[in-house]
Amino acid sequence: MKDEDIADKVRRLYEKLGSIRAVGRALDLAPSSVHYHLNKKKDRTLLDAPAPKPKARRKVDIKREGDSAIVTGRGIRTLEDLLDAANLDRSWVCFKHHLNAWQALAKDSEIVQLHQVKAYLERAPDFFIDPIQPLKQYRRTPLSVKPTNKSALIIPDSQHGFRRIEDPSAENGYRWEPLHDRAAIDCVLQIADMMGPELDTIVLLGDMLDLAPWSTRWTTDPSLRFTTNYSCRELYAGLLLPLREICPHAEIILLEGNHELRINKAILEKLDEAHGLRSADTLSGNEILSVQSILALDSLDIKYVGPYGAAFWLYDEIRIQHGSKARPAGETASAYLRSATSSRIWGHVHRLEMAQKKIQTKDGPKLITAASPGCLCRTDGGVPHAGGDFLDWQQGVGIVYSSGDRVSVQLVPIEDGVAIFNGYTIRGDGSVETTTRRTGLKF
Ligand SMILES: [Mn+2]
Repeated sequence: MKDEDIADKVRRLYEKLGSIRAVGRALDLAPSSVHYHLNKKKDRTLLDAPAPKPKARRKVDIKREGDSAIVTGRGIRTLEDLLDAANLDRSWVCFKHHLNAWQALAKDSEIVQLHQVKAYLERAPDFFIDPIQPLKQYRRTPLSVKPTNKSALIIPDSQHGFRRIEDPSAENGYRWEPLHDRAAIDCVLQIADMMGPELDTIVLLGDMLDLAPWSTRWTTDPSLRFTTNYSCRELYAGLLLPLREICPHAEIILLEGNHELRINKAILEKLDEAHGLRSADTLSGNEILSVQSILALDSLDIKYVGPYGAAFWLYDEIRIQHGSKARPAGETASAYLRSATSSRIWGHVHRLEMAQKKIQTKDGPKLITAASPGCLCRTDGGVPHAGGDFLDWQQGVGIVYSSGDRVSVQLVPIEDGVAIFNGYTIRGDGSVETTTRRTGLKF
């Protein structure tokens, strides 16, 4: 082809594309050659013309590799616009993005503002996206006639949570392995049922959610990620909701433990603007990203007592807290008794202990009790924990009776999904079928 012909072609294309680089790409010429041909034609009007402005040229580039993708958008200013332009389905979740803006000198010596947004996405699994059906709203209905004796159920750390273990033979390609012990939890529901309408107070001691993926202190094993919805749903539908149905009259308290605190800590450390965020219609009510909200505690008329460390006084006698002491077997109770001026019950340590002490008061000697009902999580090492591979943890549940001016604390041990209560042997149902029926989730 003659030089003249090339110059014509370059010129025509330049009029169309308005970019030296684009013309170069189309004709397989270096940008300098394109420039040369345009100049050679002596058609300065083209090069000097202010016309081909780098108008809102938007270019989106998507690089996908398996379940992750990097999307780059030129001429795009916001993440929202980029995701719009990329038109990916909603299973893609952005976990990191960069906004770039810089200025460049255009051909007409004008300064143009350029923008680029780069987003890193990963594909969230179906269970993370599929809407979960709403459940009923409950209101506690206080008993019109009060029984003479009062009784309370004290439910310790269940550490509700999951590992998703890759398993090609499983229906969705992975198995859901609970951190909580379903059979032990079912024992507690059966005991609540047996206690009948005299059961007026239920105290959940905290660490009812493990929230491992929210920890800002420990690294999260990948198998623990994307499990929060399922964990909350199973705690809600597998323990809290049945408790409310069994005990429509009871006051139900959930104390904040150090594991529930992880949500607030993560927010303050990683996204402090989300702290205290509330629905705009009232600007009151629960914070959106709080345990009260994600467990829908209001819908079950369950009272959340926080922050971590806050106490609930049972029958004006017993100070109940999640606890922070952890000593070897049998020694946490003695550590609490050393300084105690009232009876105390705590969780946190995952050991079943009870001890008593007499203290001096102005009215004479007084017997006080220190007790920890153990835990309701797995004790075989399934729960992420610090320390060695042998765990000295025990399961159980606490019961407090109040009669006249007497209070009696009792502990019921649970082992391998079996408890003995009031002379009855209770076998917990920890089956996947029952859990699916209660929660509406597939495992
Ligand atoms: Mn704890």
